Amino acid sequence: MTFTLPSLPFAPGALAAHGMCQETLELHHGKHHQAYVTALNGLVEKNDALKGKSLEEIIRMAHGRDDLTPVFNNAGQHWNHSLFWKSLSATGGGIPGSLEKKLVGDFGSVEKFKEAFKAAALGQFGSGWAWLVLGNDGRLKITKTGNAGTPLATGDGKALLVLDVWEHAYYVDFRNRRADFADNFLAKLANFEFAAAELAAA
Ligand code: MN3
Repeated sequence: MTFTLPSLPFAPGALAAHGMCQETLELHHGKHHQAYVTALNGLVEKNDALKGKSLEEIIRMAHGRDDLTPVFNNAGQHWNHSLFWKSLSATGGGIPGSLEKKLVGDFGSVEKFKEAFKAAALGQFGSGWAWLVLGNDGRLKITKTGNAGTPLATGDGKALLVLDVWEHAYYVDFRNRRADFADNFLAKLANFEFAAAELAAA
């Protein structure tokens, strides 16, 4: 199987008025994400055990294997970024009633959810990801992973929403201010409609 870069679900300039400029998206999607896909295809091409496997199968297979670290890193980054684009919207920030009810039930309030999510985004030392996950116990939770880490690899529930906190995700728009990037995501960019639909489908 040859993997391909998914199209952005919006025009590259669509989020410019909401804190993510076209230059950020062109670099992040067209250069960074494309590079992970290209590298993954090259690694699969050289490894018969990986040929014909789905992206999810490759991630689970490579997780924790020292000999497959580059495979895990590039496959995880491809999967994580593919979810990240879906986690963004030009009309983001609004939380549908069904998801709001679940957030209040599991975190106490929407504000407490946002505080926990922001804390995960800031608490991830170095590069990584902050996640809203539907846990295997049926409760929503916030997690963070380093580098290419992903809840998919550990079977740690279903990822509903993700924020990329690698510096390449925010340096053009927010320089070193990751806190402002996280606040802006939650207020203006987070596609809670998508998260609610994923929750409903779980
Ligand atoms: Mn990234």
